[in-house]
Amino acid sequence: MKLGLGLYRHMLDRQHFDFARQCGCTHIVVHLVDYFNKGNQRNKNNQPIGDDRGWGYAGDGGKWWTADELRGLKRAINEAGLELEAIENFDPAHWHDILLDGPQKARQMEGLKQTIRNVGAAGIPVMGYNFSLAGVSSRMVGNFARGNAQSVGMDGVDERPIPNGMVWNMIYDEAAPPGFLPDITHDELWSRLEYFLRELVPVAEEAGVKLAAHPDDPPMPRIRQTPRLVYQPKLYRRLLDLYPSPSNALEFCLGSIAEMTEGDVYEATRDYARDIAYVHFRNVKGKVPHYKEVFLDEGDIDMMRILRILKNSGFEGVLIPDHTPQMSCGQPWYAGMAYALGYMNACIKMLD
Ligand SMILES: [Mn+2]
Repeated sequence: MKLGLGLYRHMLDRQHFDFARQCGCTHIVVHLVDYFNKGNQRNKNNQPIGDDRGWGYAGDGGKWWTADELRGLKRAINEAGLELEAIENFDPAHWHDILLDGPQKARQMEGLKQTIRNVGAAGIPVMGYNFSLAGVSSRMVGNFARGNAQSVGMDGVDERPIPNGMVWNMIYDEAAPPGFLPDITHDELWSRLEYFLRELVPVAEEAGVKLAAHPDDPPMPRIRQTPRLVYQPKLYRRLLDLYPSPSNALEFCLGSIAEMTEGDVYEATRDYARDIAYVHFRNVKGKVPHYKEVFLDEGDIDMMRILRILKNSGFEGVLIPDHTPQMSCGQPWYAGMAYALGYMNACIKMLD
Protein backbone atom coordinates (compact mmCIF):
# COMPACT_ATOMS: atom_id res chain seq x y z
CA MET A 1 0.00 0.00 0.00
CA LYS A 2 1.08 3.55 -0.70
CA LEU A 3 1.04 6.65 1.45
CA GLY A 4 -0.51 9.84 0.11
CA LEU A 5 -1.58 13.30 1.25
CA GLY A 6 -4.61 15.29 0.13
CA LEU A 7 -3.86 18.96 -0.54
CA TYR A 8 -6.33 21.83 -0.88
CA ARG A 9 -6.08 24.08 -3.91
CA HIS A 10 -4.12 26.84 -2.18
CA MET A 11 -1.56 24.24 -1.04
CA LEU A 12 -0.54 23.07 -4.51
CA ASP A 13 3.05 24.32 -4.41
CA ARG A 14 6.56 23.00 -3.92
CA GLN A 15 6.60 23.69 -0.19
CA HIS A 16 3.60 21.43 0.35
CA PHE A 17 4.88 18.74 -2.01
CA ASP A 18 8.16 18.72 -0.04
CA PHE A 19 6.17 18.52 3.21
CA ALA A 20 4.40 15.43 1.88
CA ARG A 21 7.72 13.83 0.88
CA GLN A 22 9.14 14.62 4.31
CA CYS A 23 6.20 12.78 5.89
CA GLY A 24 6.97 9.69 3.81
CA CYS A 25 4.36 10.15 1.09
CA THR A 26 4.84 8.92 -2.44
CA HIS A 27 1.47 10.14 -3.75
CA ILE A 28 -0.66 13.29 -3.77
CA VAL A 29 -4.43 13.75 -4.08
CA VAL A 30 -5.43 17.27 -5.10
CA HIS A 31 -8.54 19.35 -4.52
CA LEU A 32 -9.09 21.75 -7.42
CA VAL A 33 -12.32 23.18 -5.98
CA ASP A 34 -11.50 26.24 -3.93
CA TYR A 35 -13.54 25.77 -0.76
CA PHE A 36 -12.19 29.08 0.47
CA ASN A 37 -13.18 31.09 -2.61
CA LYS A 38 -14.27 34.76 -2.50
CA GLY A 39 -13.60 35.93 0.98
CA ASN A 40 -14.32 32.74 2.91
CA GLN A 41 -10.91 33.01 4.55
CA ARG A 42 -11.63 31.70 8.02
CA ASN A 43 -9.65 28.66 9.13
CA LYS A 44 -8.06 28.40 5.76
CA ASN A 45 -6.11 25.24 6.49
CA ASN A 46 -8.93 23.58 8.40
CA GLN A 47 -11.55 21.52 6.67
CA PRO A 48 -14.42 23.84 5.90
CA ILE A 49 -17.55 23.75 8.06
CA GLY A 50 -19.50 26.57 6.52
CA ASP A 51 -22.27 28.87 7.63
CA ASP A 52 -25.47 30.08 5.93
CA ARG A 53 -23.51 30.45 2.74
CA GLY A 54 -22.12 26.91 3.03
CA TRP A 55 -18.46 26.61 2.15
CA GLY A 56 -18.71 29.73 0.04
CA TYR A 57 -18.74 30.20 -3.70
CA ALA A 58 -18.20 27.62 -6.40
CA GLY A 59 -15.71 28.32 -9.18
CA ASP A 60 -16.28 29.68 -12.67
CA GLY A 61 -18.77 27.55 -14.62
CA GLY A 62 -17.30 28.77 -17.89
CA LYS A 63 -13.75 27.80 -17.03
CA TRP A 64 -12.97 24.08 -17.16
CA TRP A 65 -9.81 22.24 -16.10
CA THR A 66 -7.66 21.96 -19.23
CA ALA A 67 -5.32 19.11 -20.12
CA ASP A 68 -2.39 21.56 -20.14
CA GLU A 69 -3.23 22.83 -16.67
CA LEU A 70 -3.50 19.25 -15.35
CA ARG A 71 -0.25 18.20 -17.07
CA GLY A 72 1.52 21.20 -15.50
CA LEU A 73 0.24 20.25 -12.06
CA LYS A 74 1.35 16.65 -12.52
CA ARG A 75 4.78 17.81 -13.70
CA ALA A 76 5.25 20.02 -10.62
CA ILE A 77 4.30 17.10 -8.35
CA ASN A 78 6.60 14.71 -10.23
CA GLU A 79 9.47 17.19 -9.94
CA ALA A 80 9.10 16.98 -6.16
CA GLY A 81 9.50 13.19 -6.38
CA LEU A 82 5.79 12.37 -6.00
CA GLU A 83 2.98 10.90 -8.11
CA LEU A 84 -0.38 12.57 -8.70
CA GLU A 85 -2.89 9.84 -7.85
CA ALA A 86 -6.24 11.60 -7.93
CA ILE A 87 -8.30 14.73 -8.19
CA GLU A 88 -10.89 14.86 -5.43
CA ASN A 89 -14.32 16.42 -6.20
CA PHE A 90 -15.87 18.16 -9.16
CA ASP A 91 -16.61 21.86 -8.83
CA PRO A 92 -20.34 22.54 -8.23
CA ALA A 93 -20.01 25.23 -10.92
CA HIS A 94 -19.33 22.44 -13.43
CA TRP A 95 -22.04 19.93 -12.52
CA HIS A 96 -24.79 21.60 -10.44
CA ASP A 97 -27.46 20.78 -13.00
CA ILE A 98 -26.37 17.12 -13.13
CA LEU A 99 -26.93 16.94 -9.38
CA LEU A 100 -30.16 18.96 -9.61
CA ASP A 101 -31.50 17.68 -12.96
CA GLY A 102 -31.51 21.27 -14.17
CA PRO A 103 -31.67 22.83 -17.64
CA GLN A 104 -27.88 22.85 -18.19
CA LYS A 105 -27.54 19.14 -17.46
CA ALA A 106 -26.65 17.97 -20.99
CA ARG A 107 -24.15 20.79 -21.55
CA GLN A 108 -22.50 20.17 -18.17
CA MET A 109 -22.27 16.44 -18.91
CA GLU A 110 -20.34 17.25 -22.12
CA GLY A 111 -18.04 19.36 -19.94
CA LEU A 112 -17.50 16.56 -17.43
CA LYS A 113 -16.75 14.14 -20.28
CA GLN A 114 -14.09 16.47 -21.66
CA THR A 115 -12.73 16.92 -18.12
CA ILE A 116 -12.37 13.14 -17.73
CA ARG A 117 -10.61 12.95 -21.11
CA ASN A 118 -8.26 15.71 -19.90
CA VAL A 119 -7.63 13.91 -16.62
CA GLY A 120 -6.75 10.76 -18.56
CA ALA A 121 -4.58 12.65 -21.07
CA ALA A 122 -2.63 14.14 -18.15
CA GLY A 123 -1.99 10.62 -16.80
CA ILE A 124 -4.00 11.05 -13.59
CA PRO A 125 -5.54 7.67 -12.70
CA VAL A 126 -8.47 8.64 -10.46
CA MET A 127 -11.26 11.24 -10.32
CA GLY A 128 -13.01 11.28 -6.94
CA TYR A 129 -16.54 12.62 -6.59
CA ASN A 130 -19.36 12.90 -4.07
CA PHE A 131 -22.84 12.73 -5.61
CA SER A 132 -24.73 14.76 -3.05
CA LEU A 133 -27.13 17.70 -2.85
CA ALA A 134 -26.39 18.84 0.70
CA GLY A 135 -22.74 17.75 0.48
CA VAL A 136 -20.77 17.70 3.70
CA SER A 137 -23.01 19.55 6.14
CA SER A 138 -24.45 19.31 9.66
CA ARG A 139 -20.98 19.22 11.16
CA MET A 140 -19.62 21.34 13.96
CA VAL A 141 -16.20 22.20 15.34
CA GLY A 142 -15.12 21.39 18.88
CA ASN A 143 -12.27 20.19 21.06
CA PHE A 144 -13.32 16.59 20.54
CA ALA A 145 -10.02 14.74 20.15
CA ARG A 146 -7.41 13.69 22.71
CA GLY A 147 -5.76 16.55 24.61
CA ASN A 148 -8.57 18.92 23.59
CA ALA A 149 -7.46 18.87 19.97
CA GLN A 150 -9.90 20.67 17.71
CA SER A 151 -11.75 18.48 15.24
CA VAL A 152 -15.21 18.16 13.75
CA GLY A 153 -18.23 16.12 14.69
CA MET A 154 -21.96 15.95 14.47
CA ASP A 155 -24.68 16.34 17.07
CA GLY A 156 -27.98 16.37 15.21
CA VAL A 157 -29.07 17.05 11.65
CA ASP A 158 -29.23 20.39 9.88
CA GLU A 159 -32.92 20.54 8.85
CA ARG A 160 -32.86 23.91 7.07
CA PRO A 161 -33.90 23.65 3.41
CA ILE A 162 -31.24 24.41 0.78
CA PRO A 163 -31.77 27.78 -0.92
CA ASN A 164 -31.93 28.02 -4.72
CA GLY A 165 -28.52 28.64 -6.25
CA MET A 166 -26.78 26.36 -3.79
CA VAL A 167 -25.80 22.71 -4.04
CA TRP A 168 -23.09 20.50 -2.51
CA ASN A 169 -22.85 23.12 0.24
CA MET A 170 -21.56 25.81 -2.15
CA ILE A 171 -23.21 28.73 -3.92
CA TYR A 172 -23.13 28.42 -7.71
CA ASP A 173 -25.65 31.17 -8.55
CA GLU A 174 -25.76 34.25 -6.36
CA ALA A 175 -28.65 35.68 -8.41
CA ALA A 176 -30.93 32.65 -8.07
CA PRO A 177 -34.58 33.54 -7.35
CA PRO A 178 -35.69 33.21 -3.72
CA GLY A 179 -36.95 29.82 -2.62
CA PHE A 180 -35.62 26.40 -1.85
CA LEU A 181 -34.72 23.14 -3.59
CA PRO A 182 -37.82 21.03 -4.30
CA ASP A 183 -38.43 17.97 -2.20
CA ILE A 184 -37.36 14.83 -4.09
CA THR A 185 -37.32 11.11 -3.33
CA HIS A 186 -34.35 8.81 -2.85
CA ASP A 187 -35.29 7.04 -6.09
CA GLU A 188 -35.18 10.31 -8.00
CA LEU A 189 -31.65 10.98 -6.69
CA TRP A 190 -30.58 7.41 -7.58
CA SER A 191 -31.86 7.95 -11.12
CA ARG A 192 -29.76 11.13 -11.39
CA LEU A 193 -26.71 9.12 -10.27
CA GLU A 194 -27.55 6.43 -12.80
CA TYR A 195 -27.61 9.01 -15.62
CA PHE A 196 -24.24 10.35 -14.41
CA LEU A 197 -22.63 6.88 -14.38
CA ARG A 198 -24.15 5.72 -17.69
CA GLU A 199 -22.87 8.81 -19.45
CA LEU A 200 -19.49 9.17 -17.76
CA VAL A 201 -18.18 5.68 -16.95
CA PRO A 202 -17.73 4.67 -20.63
CA VAL A 203 -15.74 7.88 -21.20
CA ALA A 204 -13.66 7.15 -18.08
CA GLU A 205 -12.99 3.60 -19.32
CA GLU A 206 -11.72 4.95 -22.62
CA ALA A 207 -9.61 7.61 -20.87
CA GLY A 208 -8.06 5.11 -18.43
CA VAL A 209 -9.56 6.91 -15.43
CA LYS A 210 -11.37 5.48 -12.42
CA LEU A 211 -14.35 7.44 -11.11
CA ALA A 212 -14.27 7.03 -7.33
CA ALA A 213 -17.40 7.62 -5.24
CA HIS A 214 -17.18 9.03 -1.73
CA PRO A 215 -20.00 7.87 0.59
CA ASP A 216 -22.24 10.44 2.26
CA ASP A 217 -20.46 12.52 4.89
CA PRO A 218 -22.18 12.52 7.30
CA PRO A 219 -23.97 9.27 6.36
CA MET A 220 -27.58 10.24 7.13
CA PRO A 221 -30.56 9.23 4.95
CA ARG A 222 -31.57 12.89 4.69
CA ILE A 223 -29.86 16.18 5.45
CA ARG A 224 -31.26 19.69 4.86
CA GLN A 225 -34.50 18.09 3.64
CA THR A 226 -32.77 16.31 0.77
CA PRO A 227 -32.21 12.56 0.27
CA ARG A 228 -28.74 11.02 0.27
CA LEU A 229 -27.38 7.92 -1.50
CA VAL A 230 -24.63 5.96 0.25
CA TYR A 231 -25.44 6.24 3.97
CA GLN A 232 -25.19 2.51 4.80
CA PRO A 233 -22.40 0.14 3.69
CA LYS A 234 -24.75 -1.98 1.53
CA LEU A 235 -25.69 1.08 -0.55
CA TYR A 236 -22.18 1.15 -2.03
CA ARG A 237 -23.16 -2.16 -3.72
CA ARG A 238 -26.19 -0.51 -5.28
CA LEU A 239 -23.90 2.20 -6.71
CA LEU A 240 -21.43 -0.35 -8.12
CA ASP A 241 -24.24 -2.46 -9.60
CA LEU A 242 -25.63 0.53 -11.52
CA TYR A 243 -22.71 0.27 -13.95
CA PRO A 244 -20.22 -2.53 -13.25
CA SER A 245 -16.82 -1.47 -14.58
CA PRO A 246 -13.25 -1.05 -13.34
CA SER A 247 -13.90 2.67 -13.91
CA ASN A 248 -16.86 2.67 -11.50
CA ALA A 249 -14.89 2.58 -8.25
CA LEU A 250 -14.87 3.83 -4.68
CA GLU A 251 -13.23 6.60 -2.69
CA PHE A 252 -13.47 4.47 0.42
CA CYS A 253 -13.90 6.69 3.49
CA LEU A 254 -13.33 4.65 6.64
CA GLY A 255 -14.55 7.41 8.92
CA SER A 256 -17.86 7.81 7.08
CA ILE A 257 -18.40 4.03 6.94
CA ALA A 258 -17.72 3.62 10.66
CA GLU A 259 -20.26 6.39 11.34
CA MET A 260 -23.00 4.40 9.54
CA THR A 261 -25.67 2.85 11.77
CA GLU A 262 -25.75 -0.54 10.00
CA GLY A 263 -23.08 -3.00 8.94
CA ASP A 264 -19.52 -3.19 10.09
CA VAL A 265 -16.48 -1.31 8.86
CA TYR A 266 -14.27 -4.46 8.74
CA GLU A 267 -16.85 -6.44 6.74
CA ALA A 268 -17.37 -3.48 4.41
CA THR A 269 -13.61 -3.20 3.86
CA ARG A 270 -13.47 -6.90 2.97
CA ASP A 271 -16.53 -6.67 0.71
CA TYR A 272 -15.38 -3.63 -1.24
CA ALA A 273 -11.57 -3.95 -1.24
CA ARG A 274 -11.47 -4.89 -4.93
CA ASP A 275 -13.51 -1.84 -5.91
CA ILE A 276 -11.49 0.74 -3.98
CA ALA A 277 -9.60 3.39 -5.97
CA TYR A 278 -8.14 5.01 -2.84
CA VAL A 279 -8.80 5.15 0.88
CA HIS A 280 -9.66 7.99 3.25
CA PHE A 281 -7.86 6.76 6.36
CA ARG A 282 -9.68 8.42 9.27
CA ASN A 283 -10.88 7.40 12.72
CA VAL A 284 -13.99 8.45 14.65
CA LYS A 285 -15.88 7.87 17.90
CA GLY A 286 -19.60 7.22 17.64
CA LYS A 287 -22.13 6.97 14.84
CA VAL A 288 -24.50 9.41 13.18
CA PRO A 289 -26.09 11.61 14.30
CA HIS A 290 -23.60 11.80 17.20
CA TYR A 291 -19.96 11.23 16.34
CA LYS A 292 -16.58 12.95 16.65
CA GLU A 293 -13.50 12.80 14.44
CA VAL A 294 -10.41 11.82 16.48
CA PHE A 295 -6.76 10.83 16.11
CA LEU A 296 -6.05 7.62 14.19
CA ASP A 297 -5.10 5.69 17.32
CA GLU A 298 -7.96 6.72 19.63
CA GLY A 299 -11.17 6.02 17.72
CA ASP A 300 -13.58 3.12 17.34
CA ILE A 301 -11.78 1.65 14.32
CA ASP A 302 -8.80 -0.70 14.76
CA MET A 303 -6.80 0.85 11.91
CA MET A 304 -4.20 -1.93 11.89
CA ARG A 305 -6.97 -4.51 11.45
CA ILE A 306 -8.26 -2.51 8.46
CA LEU A 307 -4.77 -2.49 6.94
CA ARG A 308 -4.50 -6.28 7.34
CA ILE A 309 -7.86 -6.76 5.62
CA LEU A 310 -6.84 -4.46 2.77
CA LYS A 311 -3.53 -6.25 2.35
CA ASN A 312 -5.10 -9.72 2.46
CA SER A 313 -7.62 -8.57 -0.14
CA GLY A 314 -4.83 -7.54 -2.50
CA PHE A 315 -5.40 -3.77 -2.22
CA GLU A 316 -2.25 -1.97 -3.35
CA GLY A 317 -3.54 1.55 -3.75
CA VAL A 318 -3.10 4.85 -1.93
CA LEU A 319 -4.20 5.77 1.59
CA ILE A 320 -4.58 9.43 2.55
CA PRO A 321 -5.38 10.77 6.04
CA ASP A 322 -8.67 12.47 4.98
CA HIS A 323 -9.08 14.91 7.89
CA THR A 324 -7.18 14.95 11.17
CA PRO A 325 -7.64 16.85 14.42
CA GLN A 326 -5.73 20.14 14.59
CA MET A 327 -2.79 20.01 17.01
CA SER A 328 -2.05 22.78 19.51
CA CYS A 329 0.95 24.59 18.06
CA GLY A 330 1.82 27.27 15.53
CA GLN A 331 0.86 25.04 12.56
CA PRO A 332 -2.13 22.93 13.68
CA TRP A 333 -2.99 21.42 10.27
CA TYR A 334 0.60 20.49 9.44
CA ALA A 335 1.25 18.94 12.85
CA GLY A 336 -1.98 16.93 12.61
CA MET A 337 -1.10 15.64 9.16
CA ALA A 338 2.51 14.87 10.09
CA TYR A 339 1.28 12.89 13.10
CA ALA A 340 -1.25 10.94 11.00
CA LEU A 341 1.22 10.25 8.20
CA GLY A 342 3.94 9.11 10.60
CA TYR A 343 1.46 6.71 12.21
CA MET A 344 0.27 5.41 8.83
CA ASN A 345 3.82 5.04 7.52
CA ALA A 346 4.82 2.98 10.56
CA CYS A 347 1.70 0.78 10.26
CA ILE A 348 2.33 0.11 6.57
CA LYS A 349 5.99 -0.75 7.26
CA MET A 350 5.01 -3.11 10.08
CA LEU A 351 2.53 -4.83 7.80
CA ASP A 352 5.22 -5.42 5.17
MN1 LIG B 1 -13.73 11.12 3.58
